[in-house]
Amino acid sequence: MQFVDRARITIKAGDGGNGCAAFHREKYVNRGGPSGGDGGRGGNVVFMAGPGLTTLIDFKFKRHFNAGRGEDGKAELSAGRDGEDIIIKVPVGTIVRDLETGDIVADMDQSGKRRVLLRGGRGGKGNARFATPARQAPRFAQGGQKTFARDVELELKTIADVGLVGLPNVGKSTLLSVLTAARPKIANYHFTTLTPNLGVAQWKDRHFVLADIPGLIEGAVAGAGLGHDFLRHIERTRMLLHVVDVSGQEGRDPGEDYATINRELSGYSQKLAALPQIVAANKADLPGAKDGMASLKKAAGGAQVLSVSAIEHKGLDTLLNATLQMLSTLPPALTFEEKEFAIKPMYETGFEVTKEQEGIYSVCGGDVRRILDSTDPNDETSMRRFQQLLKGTGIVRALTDAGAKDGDTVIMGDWEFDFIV
Ligand SMILES: Nc1nc2c(ncn2[C@@H]2O[C@H](COP(=O)(O)OP(=O)(O)OP(=O)(O)O)[C@@H](O)[C@H]2O)c(=O)[nH]1
Ligand SMILES: [Mg+2]
Repeated sequence: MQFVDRARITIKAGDGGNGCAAFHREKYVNRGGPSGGDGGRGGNVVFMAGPGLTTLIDFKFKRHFNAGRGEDGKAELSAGRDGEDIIIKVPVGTIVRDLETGDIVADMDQSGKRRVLLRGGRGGKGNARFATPARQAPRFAQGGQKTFARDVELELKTIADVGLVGLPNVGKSTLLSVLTAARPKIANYHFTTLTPNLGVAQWKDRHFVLADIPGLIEGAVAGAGLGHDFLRHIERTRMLLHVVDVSGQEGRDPGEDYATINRELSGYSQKLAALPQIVAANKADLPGAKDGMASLKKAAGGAQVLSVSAIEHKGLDTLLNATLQMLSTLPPALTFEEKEFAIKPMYETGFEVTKEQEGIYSVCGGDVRRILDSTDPNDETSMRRFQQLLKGTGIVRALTDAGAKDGDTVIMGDWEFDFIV
């Protein structure tokens, strides 16, 4: 299966349903009261961290996620149904970023976590709601609130307590397989591991999550090998098990190997370089391990270096003990502060008047959209309000300044009407 740890998708909460303008009808009742019901609320966009999911591959194929629209209100005071929520399931450890601001809007760091990211538009009120003693038969109903689509980036940052790092073929996956129930692929060549693997290590009554990533090589940060892309999966671990082939097979020097990996870690981020490490001097069963150990200890300075043989199951108890001991002194895994989505205004403000030709003017801009959207051309009250709004926003004034005279044509959106001062 292909491993995908980044994806861009578009999400949209449901629009609110429109309110209904209707009047009560009954035999022998000449003119019933207003009876239009409210529109339903639009559905929310909800993220959920699902157990068992390990990649973002699904989001390569499906990129648009829309919650349901609220149903329009109906006659006889019947309210429209709310739109259905859309639930987007992501692997634990997925971070959701608002592409417009770069803010992290959700960190799905725990299995079962739910987060409502976008709320549906409110439903419009039916005309029954607008009845007042002075206006008993309003023919105007409110439109449902429209919502915006948002582009977000999903990024999977595996959550584990301990990350395994080291050059290729040093035995990282073998260690994972002997410390946990995970069964990663193990082979005697470089880059056997192609995607991160997780396992849970148990020791007495305690446990921790261990993450194995592909091997790093010199220049990984500059793009060599596979390593760099996967470093993000150990970025939020609490500590590292730095695995070195202490036997110096393949003609290498364990002390140099150790320094190489640390250089790559600091090249990637200071955060990674600053993680506490325990050095697992693996393959201690092979000849050459003794010399290797001397070189490694020298390079490691004050770091704990533990001799292990993953294959012969030697030194594992000491390694587990030391790891749990270190974990007990460390803060919990890094989580991200979740910011709210910046709420965009529905309409920009402002307008612009253009003289198209003699006697014809057009007005466009956010103010125009806002006014048109709230106007019902079939309703007298609404149209009176429309005229007031044109004055209030200064549109009438601007038209006069541009030279418009009584009886000229004014175009706004797809409306066209006579200019009457
Ligand atoms: N002699 C000996 N061989 C080992 C030991 N641990 C692992 N090996 C062998 O080393 C080879 C590489 O092991 P892996 O666990 O696949 O190494 P890796 O670090 O995960 O390698 P990549 O995934 O390619 O980075 C395999 O042939 C293992 O059997 C050990 O303690 N002693
Ligand atoms: Mg491996």
